[in-house]
Amino acid sequence: MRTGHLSGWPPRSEALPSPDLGQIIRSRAAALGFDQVRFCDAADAPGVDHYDAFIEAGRHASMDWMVRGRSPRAHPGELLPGLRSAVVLSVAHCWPRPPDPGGLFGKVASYAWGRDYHNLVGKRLRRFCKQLRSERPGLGLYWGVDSRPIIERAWAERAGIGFIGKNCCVIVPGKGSYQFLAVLLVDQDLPHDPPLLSAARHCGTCRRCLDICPTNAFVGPHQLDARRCISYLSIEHRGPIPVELRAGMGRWVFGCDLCQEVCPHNHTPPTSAHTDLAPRPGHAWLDLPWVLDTPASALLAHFEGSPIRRSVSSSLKRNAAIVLGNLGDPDARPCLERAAAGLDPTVRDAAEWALAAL
Ligand code: B12
Ligand code: SF4
Ligand code: SF4
Repeated sequence: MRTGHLSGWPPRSEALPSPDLGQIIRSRAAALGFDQVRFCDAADAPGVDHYDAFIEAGRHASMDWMVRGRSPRAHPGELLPGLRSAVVLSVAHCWPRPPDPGGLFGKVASYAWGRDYHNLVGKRLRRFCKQLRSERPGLGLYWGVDSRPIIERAWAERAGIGFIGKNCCVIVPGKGSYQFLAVLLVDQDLPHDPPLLSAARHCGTCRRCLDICPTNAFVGPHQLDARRCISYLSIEHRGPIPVELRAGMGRWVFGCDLCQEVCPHNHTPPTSAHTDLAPRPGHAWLDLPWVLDTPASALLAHFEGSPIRRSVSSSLKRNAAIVLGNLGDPDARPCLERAAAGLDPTVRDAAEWALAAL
């Protein structure tokens, strides 16, 4: 029974937050260039029901690591014994898209125009942990950016970094969705920041993202089937892309931003402060005949330190051939014929399809 405001509230069982550590974390995060840093409770993991529904319906496509990594996502204490709080961080990556060169060029999703965020953010997080441990020896920490078994969008929503739009993306009010997320699990109590209002309040009756998707990848609001998403098909999927989805790829040669481009929350986002994430020359629009004709070793060298390196070279050439088929320009015929005579069966298949489409 509560005995009064002074003696009984807040409940002692929650343990008193450690404001000093919170302040240290906030100031270090800001100094390292994180745009937002917010704290939330980690007594249980958010988003697990949605995650389970996603996996059960097979929407993870060939990403079997999502099935294997279910347990730590649902029980993050497996990642960090004594887990108490999560620190959620964001890094804005919005830069104006360089002008369309026209001709035989394909479009790259904006997250991949600059330096690979896994390296950039990962390096900052490592430095962050080192600094925090030197301030607080013995502090238990576990960090993740993209590749660790943490449902980052759900943690970001819980900590109030943004809200999850119908396009599944975490949208920061006033700043848009072109944001990288990172999570740092901590074995100490921190003062929690509140989540924002519910997604429905921010999307309202809008459904532009759902309607624009050229491959109908949205099963419904907040629910995406990766098997149909151009981002998955062009980056993660190996082997031939299902024929019925190729036309929908349009000009997207690596990733897809359509469901973000149409979002009113992205109409005038502030330009990112991170110059490492600015478009590198020749990375926002790819010269497709060059991609097809260039040997893998040279492509790897060209995309050193870029997320695009992930698709080099079979998948990138496959995508380039499909986009050339979609562009329908007969000038693409010579490079497609060379690709159709090559050794890689996936690239050959895509080039033959494109030649037939011209
Ligand atoms: C696998 C993966 C993908 C897959 C699947 C995407 C997906 N929507 O699930 C593919 C390859 C398709 C993909 C694409 C992209 N990705 Co990705 N991806 C991931 C990864 C590694 C795991 C995501 C995951 O667990 N998906 C499973 C579903 C269930 O989770 P979720 O989308 O996070 O879902 C939450 C909401 O959608 C919501 N929800 C789900 N169903 C429902 C139903 C209802 C009714 C409600 C209310 C809510 C709700 O709850 C879920 C959990 O809370 C994360 C990094 C990470 N470790 O989390 C990056 C991540 C989500 N991706 C990211 C990015 C940038 C992209 C792309 C924009 C890249 C691009 N331009 O091509 C696209 C966006 C596509 C889209 N509209 O979602 C960023 C997103 C940043 C942001 N602001 O949201 C992340 C966080 C990486 C990072 N560290 O920055 N991605
Ligand atoms: S990223 Fe592109 S393909 Fe994937 S859901 Fe969004 S609009 Fe559809
Ligand atoms: S396009 Fe509309 S429905 Fe989709 S996320 Fe943005 S506001 Fe929400």
